[in-house]
Amino acid sequence: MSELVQVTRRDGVLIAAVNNPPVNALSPGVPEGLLAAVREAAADDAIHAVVILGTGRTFIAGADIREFARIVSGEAPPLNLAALLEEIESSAKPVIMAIHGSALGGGLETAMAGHYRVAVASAQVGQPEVKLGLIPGAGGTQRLPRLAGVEQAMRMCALGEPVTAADALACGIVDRIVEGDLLEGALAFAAERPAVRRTRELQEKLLDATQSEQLAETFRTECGRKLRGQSAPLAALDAIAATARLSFADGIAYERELFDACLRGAQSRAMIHVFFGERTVAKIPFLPKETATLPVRRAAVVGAGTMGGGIAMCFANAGIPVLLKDTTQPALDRGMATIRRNYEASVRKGRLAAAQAEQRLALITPTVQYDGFGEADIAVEAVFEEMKLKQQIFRDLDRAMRPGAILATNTSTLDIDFIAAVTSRPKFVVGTHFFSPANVMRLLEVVRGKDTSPAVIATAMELAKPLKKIAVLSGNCFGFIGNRMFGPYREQAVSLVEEGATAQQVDEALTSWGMAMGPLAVGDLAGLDVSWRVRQEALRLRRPHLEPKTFEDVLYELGRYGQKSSLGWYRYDENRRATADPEVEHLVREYAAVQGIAQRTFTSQEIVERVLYALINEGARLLEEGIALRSVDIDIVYVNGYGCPAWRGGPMHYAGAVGLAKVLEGVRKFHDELGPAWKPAPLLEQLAREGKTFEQWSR
Ligand code: 3H9
Repeated sequence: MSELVQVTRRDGVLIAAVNNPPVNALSPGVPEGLLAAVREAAADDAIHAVVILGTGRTFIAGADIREFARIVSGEAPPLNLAALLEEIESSAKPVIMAIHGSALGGGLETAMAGHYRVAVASAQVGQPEVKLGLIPGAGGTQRLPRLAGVEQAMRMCALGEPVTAADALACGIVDRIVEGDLLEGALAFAAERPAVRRTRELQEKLLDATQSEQLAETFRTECGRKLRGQSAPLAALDAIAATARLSFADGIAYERELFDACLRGAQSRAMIHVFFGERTVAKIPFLPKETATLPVRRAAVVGAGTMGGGIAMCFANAGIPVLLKDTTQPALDRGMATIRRNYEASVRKGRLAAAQAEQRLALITPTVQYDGFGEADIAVEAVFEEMKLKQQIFRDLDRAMRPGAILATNTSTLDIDFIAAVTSRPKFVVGTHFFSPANVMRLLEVVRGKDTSPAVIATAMELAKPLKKIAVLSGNCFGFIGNRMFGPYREQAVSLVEEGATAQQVDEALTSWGMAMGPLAVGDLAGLDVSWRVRQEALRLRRPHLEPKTFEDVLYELGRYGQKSSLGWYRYDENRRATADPEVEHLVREYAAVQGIAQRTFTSQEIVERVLYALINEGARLLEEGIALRSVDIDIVYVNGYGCPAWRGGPMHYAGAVGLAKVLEGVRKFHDELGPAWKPAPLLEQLAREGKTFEQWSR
């Protein structure tokens, strides 16, 4: 018997407990252990039922995701979980699955191979494989529609969202919610001597081919909108729709075929990279695990604008009382009104109960004074992107805050050390760069200055958890990881328009590649006045190779600030819907003529290569300089803060998928054609020479 599955007996029931911390994944040995337990029960006349459950914090969180790469490379044999589960399901004695924590992916598939499922109210079940670019591969697409109906199965498998135990009960996945101790509840269920009921034999909830296809079509449309570019959700829908025409056995074979194709595809490689990446970024190699963090029980935010208000909401959402300061009462009132509107919108959309919204609002205390700041453990400054102003605020904060409290800045570009230098506590100064809207976007760039203490870095990284963010640590440089790379990316987008492409062509090339928005439309959203100011600061810092003037400055000078002024790269209606503006086209051709910029046409492929290779080349520099710790940190920044699709894995992973030799060839060509800004990063040259990817590199 495998140690991964521990067997005990009680009241004629064989209890098999999966013991594979931290999440009881179905690593080699676990499914075999479960099957052995069921066989042992079959051979023992004293046993009348089997209960399967998980030890520790959860039931089974799915297949062992780490195994997938080994399977694809041939290092590990293919999983044959489906066959194993079929044998468990064939048991002549009832098998009851007892669920707490999560039953996800292969975990839910295991649960559905049992004859009954009981769960505690806090449990969740789901088929999240699409989030890894996969579909259920152990019968999920065939058993779930038989238990929960075709529509529910399509929703869960194509969109990947888990459901609560209550919802699982309502749709038939779970048979009973257990109050109190789960094992006792499962044993009580077994004592009722339920008859064996095999999921694979259920037929009542299956639909005919026309109905199944109609539902699949509805979900294909929804996936096209919400999961644009992803192939796994469509494969999951095909597999479920096939229940209308295939026997269970043939359905399993069809599912297997689709699962294998997904597993060997680039999208699952990219999404699995992101899954582990989102966990890797929390691990800071130079911070010992035992680094003590500082408690954050009270917070303060300076600046009640869009960013400050959003950051205050993040603290309130985490249950942390927060002071929100602005200089004038009207500014503060405007900020609080926006926060209230945001909460009201969440209530209207059913995401938050009205009482919860009021509780959260009550945690935000508006103020025009620094009174009360002495009790806060952290203050986040979120004012205008101007060094002098920020320094002034840090002097004030240094006076108002108790020794040992953290002073954080939400700057998106400025030098943390310059800001820290005006305080008496540079060790306690750190960058916390939130992304707009701060209460929605998952990314938090934590920026360490030269003096920031390990405890303060650890605290800022840890703070991401209650604030429900993914924190990525960056070194201190102009723009940190995200905006430093975004500079060359947007510069190339602007240059392409100057050289003859249209704004829509550039944006469409990038959105077709998968970006949530095109680079020029992003400029309009953020405000061309904002990017103008950032560029002026960069010019002042004499960043090498920066064009002294671009066509975007012309738009700024004309007061075309983007969405906020209804005119930018595009023209916007009252609903902020963009249309192409012939005036921009006219202006840019005029600009190009005056500047003597040669005109030509571009293919989408050329556009994508120009902007993405600029991004990747700059990313390689950030790695060399130690600004980003690992290439995956860059990928997670771009997936969570800049609209890069997870199924591309982020820019650095994508570079590996293209091949660094090919990327380098492109960079060299642009260097020859377009000049010194395109000088290949030495790390890119080195890795291309060695035939490696960025992921295979470490400092
Ligand atoms: C699948 O099942 C395919 C099937 O159809 C079968 C096909 C044949 N494997 O997230 P946490 C690690 S596909 C390996 O921080 P939480 C994770 O990396 C799978 N490792 O905890 C981390 O490691 P580390 C479908 C896994 O409490 C540690 O466990 N299932 C797996 O915040 C703790 O994780 C899923 O997609 C795994 N399956 O959240 C579920 N899961 O400490 C994926 C986690 O070294 N998992 N790890 O960084 C989750 O969604 C969350 O982990 C969970 C717990 C909600 C379970």
